[in-house]
Amino acid sequence: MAQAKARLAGKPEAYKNYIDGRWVEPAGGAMIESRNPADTREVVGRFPASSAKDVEAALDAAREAYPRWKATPAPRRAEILYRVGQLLVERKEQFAVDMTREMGKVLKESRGDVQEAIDMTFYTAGEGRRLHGYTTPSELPDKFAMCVRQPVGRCALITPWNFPMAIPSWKLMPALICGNTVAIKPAEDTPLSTLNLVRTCEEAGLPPGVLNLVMGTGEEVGAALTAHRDVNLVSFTGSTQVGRAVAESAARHGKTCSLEMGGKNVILVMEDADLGLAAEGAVWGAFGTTGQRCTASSRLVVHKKVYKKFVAKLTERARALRVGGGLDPRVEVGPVINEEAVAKIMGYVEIGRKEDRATLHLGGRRLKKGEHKHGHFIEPTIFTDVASGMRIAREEIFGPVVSVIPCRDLDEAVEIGNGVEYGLSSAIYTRDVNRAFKAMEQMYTGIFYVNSSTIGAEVHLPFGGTKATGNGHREGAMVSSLDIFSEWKAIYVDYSGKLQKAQIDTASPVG
Ligand code: UN1
Repeated sequence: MAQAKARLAGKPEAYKNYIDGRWVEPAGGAMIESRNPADTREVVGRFPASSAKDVEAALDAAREAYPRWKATPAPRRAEILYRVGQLLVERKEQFAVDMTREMGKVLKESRGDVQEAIDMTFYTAGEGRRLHGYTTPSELPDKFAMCVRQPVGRCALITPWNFPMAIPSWKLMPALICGNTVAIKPAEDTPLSTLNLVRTCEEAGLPPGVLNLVMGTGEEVGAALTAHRDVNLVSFTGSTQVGRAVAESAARHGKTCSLEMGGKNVILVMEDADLGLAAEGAVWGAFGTTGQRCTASSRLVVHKKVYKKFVAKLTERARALRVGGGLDPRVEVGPVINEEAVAKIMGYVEIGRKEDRATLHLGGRRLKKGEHKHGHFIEPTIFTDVASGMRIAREEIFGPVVSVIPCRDLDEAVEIGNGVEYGLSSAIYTRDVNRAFKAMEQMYTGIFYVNSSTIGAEVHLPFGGTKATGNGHREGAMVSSLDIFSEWKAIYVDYSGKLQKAQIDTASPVG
């Protein structure tokens, strides 16, 4: 309490961009204030509202630094990443507190977010001694054929506010280990957590220019990055609408683009499920991080035989959730990110309310009294008897709102599950191994869980989705993320000492 008061009274710190190894003010001098979503009287800090000029400076630095970083042996690059990981471990608690103050998620989850960055950093550092290519026979004698990975060049990373350290790390670490240089733009709601990560990289000895931080809005900084001639790859996580605009701009400017966008994830609860377990998973998936995960369980498709029982268990658990400021250890559900989010989520509650069939079963109100007075708080909200075609069951709400949809059998559950434009994560609760495998095979999503919620993906498995969720890429796992941040080079070495003509001298043994 005393601490909170001190924070309210203190003068907010003015932070700077990090370009070419120096902390610099934005060229235009404009700043954006970031406020604590649990108590908007508290200013977390003032951050640069950068412009195209700052992006220009960042890319100049990234271009200059590129040849040396590329030539640095990958095991040496990895040593820096190991140091980053160690420093993150030491600072985990402070960084988690910073994150809760700027983003709102409860402290336990902020620790998890920092931990995900730690895991990703160590995991990627290990790749410094692999970055495997392969050899393969040539068609010709005395000729050697192989493939190696090369960096793509300069990467622009545009990251969201909901996982403000983990998601930057998913992009940054593979980009660095592959030998790319980087300009990163965090969401304007949560620049501090990304800044903490960048500062840690600086302290770990990352050379100047290899990583540049440009803070500001998508309209200014994001747009300048996706159009910049020196950017070779744009990696974006955020809404489908913005992602598609990023992709259009990237395509127009001839850049590779990796997208991670919306979700409308589903848990299928079968008649043979452990209903207590399913309800717990649903509560965690729907209301964890206040429903602000791409992977949030926003639809629960429940077999009609167990529908009533399941809804009762779900309601009992959801009703007991304590909503409040994330630094209070008793709180389980923090605020939503900002006023715009409140308006959007409450708009969907209204849409749901107006649907004839759906019932607003729990919650549905904005909390405005007492400890909630100065924050963006919304009650955990459950709609029941939702039909799969309704807007609340199809569109991404990104808040603590879940739709419960009845179904007849597994086939119908799968049909409903797949019947949205997104395809990030899905789950089934069942005790029947045949059902589990059938759903696993038939759910067209990038991630699938059995007897576990739709959230909680681990960094060393591919992360990403199908349909409107992505554009075919997967982050996290090296098997897939290296394909985003490096390109293959095929190499032929002819040691015959004479001219050998491929595709002319060779005859197929069967032809
Ligand atoms: C996101 O919401 O964009 O799988 C990322 C999870 C987390 C990551 C979520 N590990 O829920």
